[in-house]
Amino acid sequence: FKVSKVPTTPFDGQKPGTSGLRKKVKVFIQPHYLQNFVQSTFNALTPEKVRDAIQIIIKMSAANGVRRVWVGQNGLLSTPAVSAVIRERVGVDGSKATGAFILTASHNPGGPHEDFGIKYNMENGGPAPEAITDEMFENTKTITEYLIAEDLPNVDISAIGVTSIGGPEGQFDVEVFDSASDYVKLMKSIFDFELIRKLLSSPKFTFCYDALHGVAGAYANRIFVEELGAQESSLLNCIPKEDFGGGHPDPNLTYAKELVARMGLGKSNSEVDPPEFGAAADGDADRNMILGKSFFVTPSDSVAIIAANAVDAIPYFSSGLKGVARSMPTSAALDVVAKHLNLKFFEVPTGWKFFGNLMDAGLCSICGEESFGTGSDHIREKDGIWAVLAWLSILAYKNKENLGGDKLVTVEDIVRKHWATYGRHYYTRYDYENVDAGAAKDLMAYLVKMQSSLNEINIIVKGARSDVSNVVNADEFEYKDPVDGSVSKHQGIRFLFEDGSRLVFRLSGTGSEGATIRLYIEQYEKDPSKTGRDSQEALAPLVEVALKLSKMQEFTGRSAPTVIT
Ligand code: VG1
Ligand code: CO
Repeated sequence: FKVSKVPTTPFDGQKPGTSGLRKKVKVFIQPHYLQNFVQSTFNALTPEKVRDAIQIIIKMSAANGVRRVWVGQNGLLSTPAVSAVIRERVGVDGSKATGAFILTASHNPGGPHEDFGIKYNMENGGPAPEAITDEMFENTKTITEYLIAEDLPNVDISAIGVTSIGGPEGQFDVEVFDSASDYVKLMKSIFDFELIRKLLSSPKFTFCYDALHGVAGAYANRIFVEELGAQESSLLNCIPKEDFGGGHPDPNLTYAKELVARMGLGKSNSEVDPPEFGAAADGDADRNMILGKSFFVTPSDSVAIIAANAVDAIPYFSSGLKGVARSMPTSAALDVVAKHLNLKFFEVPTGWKFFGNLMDAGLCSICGEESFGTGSDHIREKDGIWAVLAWLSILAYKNKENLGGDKLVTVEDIVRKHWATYGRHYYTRYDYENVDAGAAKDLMAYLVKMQSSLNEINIIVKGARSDVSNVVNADEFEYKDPVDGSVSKHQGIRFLFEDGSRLVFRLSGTGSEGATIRLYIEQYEKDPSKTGRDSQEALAPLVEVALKLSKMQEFTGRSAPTVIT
């Protein structure tokens, strides 16, 4: 093939957010839009690392001097599987990947009128760090040409095999491989599949998994049905679809409606006997929601409970945990476990990229975010199916002696026992989606300005609710990476209360239009007699304070959030 240099001019706003670049499909299909971003990515990499979108990236890779490209069959790979493939896969010529493009807008709706996304992951399998994404963004502003092998024939990505083509600098290979095998192999090396299989075959145990028509479906059948013996009928929406069947592939109580109803958590509660365990994934299968029979496990509790049980229940961790970490807005449930077990603990900004450095340095084994992301150092992305296998492992371990018995230890039992031991962090997140970007900025600026006077803050707090404790600290979260010393500023506005409660305000970095304000609300309850309350009820006073403090309605014109998780 020949390398063509195609002249181009910059597009505004190609700044990667919390997890890559996300825009409406109609933005991405403008001529040169995708190419500019891909070229800017190649230009940000050091020379030695160097369906339509897939074919464009293959041709641009060839032209930019890449020697071999791996593509999952039919273009399907989950985000965690990509991370695993970068780390584990060895080509027939002994080569390994130095990075990957991942084409996904994650949990956002898809299809021609919805969203598309692209992100770049590095040699360690994790998202590009800020130093690289900043450089990519600079490149998008000054780009004048991109390189592409226009005469390279399209590669048939439905057939497994290697295609080799001669280029100016030697041979270029495209290898199409089975999307699931590397990932399945990795999961089998982490968990005790035999034990999980016994749990799933116990007549007392019932199971349900909803892929929301995302890519998790490509793994669910292989792992849950073929490997672990679950019934095929326990899989919901497990056929991957480009537009997610018109749904919103976000595994939470609002969008995973079918699963929520099946688990006995829906408004009508029509299910007679819901399954013992249910879970869902997002579009790219890095998120997870864990449910018990008529019971919701908050993601913040989930990571804490996994950490508390990992050494006993999961073979991969049997020699101990190196440390644990959570994102700043995630509840402090994990902190309490870390203290109890005397583990290293880290609090990082939102987004998975910050966990990778800790893991590469051997400081962190398990981490999670309140946004339904949970994972470990087996890869450098959050991992939806891993989280389900972790929970199944804990259930299998707790029921080991009792799988034939009358009553199994349930998800709810495990969570309630955890609260009784460690206390409970009541937690909720309010999202105000697609608000006017200027209004969102003004609200944030207003809060930052207010932070200069604790006195004034407390006057407003007490004016709203006299039963809420005092704010003792108010700041913007700033993170200094303990490994490379890099500093990330303005990572969320925090109000910390005397009794350990917290309010956090952030602007989303993954939206494709307008702005999304996220408000995170948390309250710690240590008294075991008070850990069983309804969480919206328990948090009502803090919510009231948060809305008054931020003048939410005044700034945004919204009297209620779009989504509550
Ligand atoms: C959101 C979540 C964050 C998560 C990110 C990517 O980011 O809050 O915790 O890491 O999405 O998840 P933001 O900036 O919109 O709050 V995914 O599954 O979209 O890769
Ligand atoms: Co995702």
